[in-house]
Amino acid sequence: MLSAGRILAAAGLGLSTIAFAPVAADATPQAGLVITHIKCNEQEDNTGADDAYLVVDGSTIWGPVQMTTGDSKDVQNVAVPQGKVLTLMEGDWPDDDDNLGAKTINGPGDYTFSDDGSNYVVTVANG
Ligand SMILES: [Ca+2]
Ligand SMILES: [Ca+2]
Ligand SMILES: [Ca+2]
Repeated sequence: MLSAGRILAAAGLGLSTIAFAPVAADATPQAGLVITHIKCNEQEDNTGADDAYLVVDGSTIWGPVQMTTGDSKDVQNVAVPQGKVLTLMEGDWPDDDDNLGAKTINGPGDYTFSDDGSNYVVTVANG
Protein backbone atom coordinates (compact mmCIF):
# COMPACT_ATOMS: atom_id res chain seq x y z
CA MET A 1 0.00 0.00 0.00
CA LEU A 2 2.75 2.41 0.93
CA SER A 3 4.74 1.82 -2.21
CA ALA A 4 1.63 2.21 -4.36
CA GLY A 5 0.93 5.49 -2.62
CA ARG A 6 4.42 6.73 -3.37
CA ILE A 7 4.10 5.81 -7.02
CA LEU A 8 0.82 7.72 -7.23
CA ALA A 9 2.39 10.71 -5.50
CA ALA A 10 5.32 10.64 -7.92
CA ALA A 11 2.94 10.42 -10.87
CA GLY A 12 1.00 13.34 -9.46
CA LEU A 13 4.15 15.44 -9.25
CA GLY A 14 5.03 14.53 -12.80
CA LEU A 15 1.60 15.58 -14.05
CA SER A 16 1.67 18.90 -12.20
CA THR A 17 5.09 19.68 -13.69
CA ILE A 18 3.72 19.07 -17.17
CA ALA A 19 0.58 21.09 -16.41
CA PHE A 20 2.67 24.09 -15.37
CA ALA A 21 4.84 24.13 -18.51
CA PRO A 22 2.29 25.92 -20.79
CA VAL A 23 1.70 28.55 -18.09
CA ALA A 24 5.42 29.37 -18.01
CA ALA A 25 5.47 29.59 -21.82
CA ASP A 26 2.58 32.08 -21.78
CA ALA A 27 4.43 34.23 -19.25
CA THR A 28 7.47 34.74 -21.49
CA PRO A 29 7.48 37.90 -23.66
CA GLN A 30 6.27 37.67 -27.24
CA ALA A 31 9.01 36.84 -29.77
CA GLY A 32 10.79 40.08 -29.20
CA LEU A 33 13.80 42.18 -29.84
CA VAL A 34 17.26 41.49 -28.51
CA ILE A 35 20.41 43.54 -28.23
CA THR A 36 23.17 41.73 -30.08
CA HIS A 37 26.04 44.20 -30.23
CA ILE A 38 27.45 47.44 -28.87
CA LYS A 39 30.16 49.53 -30.47
CA CYS A 40 32.03 52.42 -28.90
CA ASN A 41 33.09 54.99 -31.49
CA GLU A 42 33.89 57.59 -28.85
CA GLN A 43 34.10 56.96 -25.13
CA GLU A 44 32.80 59.49 -22.63
CA ASP A 45 35.50 59.42 -19.97
CA ASN A 46 38.71 61.30 -20.69
CA THR A 47 40.88 58.82 -18.83
CA GLY A 48 40.34 55.10 -18.41
CA ALA A 49 37.61 52.98 -19.86
CA ASP A 50 33.93 53.84 -19.78
CA ASP A 51 31.75 51.65 -17.60
CA ALA A 52 28.85 51.34 -20.02
CA TYR A 53 25.50 49.89 -19.00
CA LEU A 54 22.04 49.78 -20.49
CA VAL A 55 18.86 50.59 -18.59
CA VAL A 56 15.16 49.97 -19.28
CA ASP A 57 12.50 51.15 -16.82
CA GLY A 58 15.13 51.90 -14.20
CA SER A 59 16.61 48.40 -14.32
CA THR A 60 20.05 47.58 -15.68
CA ILE A 61 19.62 44.99 -18.44
CA TRP A 62 23.29 44.83 -19.48
CA GLY A 63 26.63 45.83 -18.03
CA PRO A 64 28.43 47.63 -16.66
CA VAL A 65 31.10 46.60 -19.15
CA GLN A 66 34.35 48.48 -19.65
CA MET A 67 34.54 50.03 -23.12
CA THR A 68 37.10 52.26 -24.76
CA THR A 69 37.04 54.07 -28.09
CA GLY A 70 37.13 51.50 -30.88
CA ASP A 71 35.74 48.64 -28.78
CA SER A 72 33.09 46.47 -30.37
CA LYS A 73 31.44 43.84 -28.23
CA ASP A 74 28.89 41.12 -28.83
CA VAL A 75 25.98 41.11 -26.41
CA GLN A 76 24.47 37.76 -25.47
CA ASN A 77 20.99 38.42 -26.88
CA VAL A 78 19.68 40.63 -24.09
CA ALA A 79 15.91 41.08 -24.50
CA VAL A 80 14.64 44.62 -24.94
CA PRO A 81 10.88 45.17 -25.10
CA GLN A 82 9.56 46.90 -28.23
CA GLY A 83 8.37 50.43 -27.57
CA LYS A 84 10.45 50.84 -24.43
CA VAL A 85 13.06 53.54 -23.89
CA LEU A 86 16.61 52.22 -23.79
CA THR A 87 19.09 54.42 -21.94
CA LEU A 88 22.87 54.11 -22.18
CA MET A 89 24.62 55.07 -18.96
CA GLU A 90 28.27 55.47 -18.06
CA GLY A 91 29.30 54.77 -14.49
CA ASP A 92 31.46 57.23 -12.58
CA TRP A 93 32.67 57.47 -9.02
CA PRO A 94 32.51 59.55 -6.93
CA ASP A 95 30.61 61.87 -9.29
CA ASP A 96 27.28 60.95 -10.81
CA ASP A 97 26.90 58.47 -13.65
CA ASP A 98 26.47 60.05 -17.08
CA ASN A 99 23.41 59.64 -19.28
CA LEU A 100 24.68 59.12 -22.83
CA GLY A 101 21.25 59.16 -24.43
CA ALA A 102 17.87 57.49 -24.54
CA LYS A 103 16.17 55.90 -27.53
CA THR A 104 12.75 54.35 -28.00
CA ILE A 105 13.26 50.87 -29.41
CA ASN A 106 10.79 50.50 -32.27
CA GLY A 107 12.34 47.58 -34.14
CA PRO A 108 15.56 46.01 -35.35
CA GLY A 109 18.37 48.37 -36.30
CA ASP A 110 21.29 50.42 -35.06
CA TYR A 111 20.61 52.96 -32.32
CA THR A 112 23.17 55.72 -31.77
CA PHE A 113 23.79 57.24 -28.35
CA SER A 114 25.85 60.41 -28.57
CA ASP A 115 25.19 62.59 -25.53
CA ASP A 116 27.98 64.03 -23.40
CA GLY A 117 30.52 63.83 -26.24
CA SER A 118 30.24 60.07 -26.57
CA ASN A 119 29.25 57.95 -29.54
CA TYR A 120 27.95 54.43 -29.10
CA VAL A 121 25.97 52.27 -31.50
CA VAL A 122 23.70 49.58 -30.06
CA THR A 123 22.45 46.95 -32.49
CA VAL A 124 18.97 45.51 -31.98
CA ALA A 125 17.78 42.43 -33.86
CA ASN A 126 14.75 40.18 -33.94
CA GLY A 127 15.06 37.57 -31.21
CA1 LIG B 1 31.94 59.66 -17.15
CA1 LIG C 1 33.28 56.36 -15.96
CA1 LIG D 1 29.94 61.85 -14.43
